[in-house]
Amino acid sequence: MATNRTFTMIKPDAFSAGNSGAILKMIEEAGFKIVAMKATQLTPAIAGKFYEVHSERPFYADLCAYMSSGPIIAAILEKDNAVEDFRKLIGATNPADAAEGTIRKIFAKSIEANAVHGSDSDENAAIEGAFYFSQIERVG
Ligand code: RTP
Ligand code: MG
Repeated sequence: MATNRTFTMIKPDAFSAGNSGAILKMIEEAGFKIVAMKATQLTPAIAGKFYEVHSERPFYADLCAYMSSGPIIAAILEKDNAVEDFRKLIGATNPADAAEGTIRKIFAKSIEANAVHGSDSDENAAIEGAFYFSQIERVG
């Protein structure tokens, strides 16, 4: 995957609240192109594998339970400087700390149920995109 891509998930809280369309609209209006997308529901084991990097963190078990609690949307996004610009668009992990106008400020319910995921590096964007999408399931 090119380094001008990032990976996102619309998390169960935002999906179940019916905010997926509004969030995708903000993403597109910010200049990101959707180059892969699907709705799915994770099992606890698959959520555990996706978030394995956090397995030593105190919130890991809760996070895996939460991320498998309902449907999500997974997507690969393309834009110049995608990883950094998308992290700016979503805002801080805790919505209480997120800047005005960011997706988490508008839609997140708590530090855990925080509406969206965004990759934290080009390397992780490629790994996370490949976790969900095969070559034929994405553009390019
Ligand atoms: P993400 O990976 O989902 O984009 O979020 P992030 O980089 O802003 O935050 P990260 O430190 O990678 O944490 C991953 C997700 O774990 C949940 N979390 N819960 N209860 C807690 O203190 C806590 N801290 C983090 C959040 O869902 C966070 O997005
Ligand atoms: Mg993270």
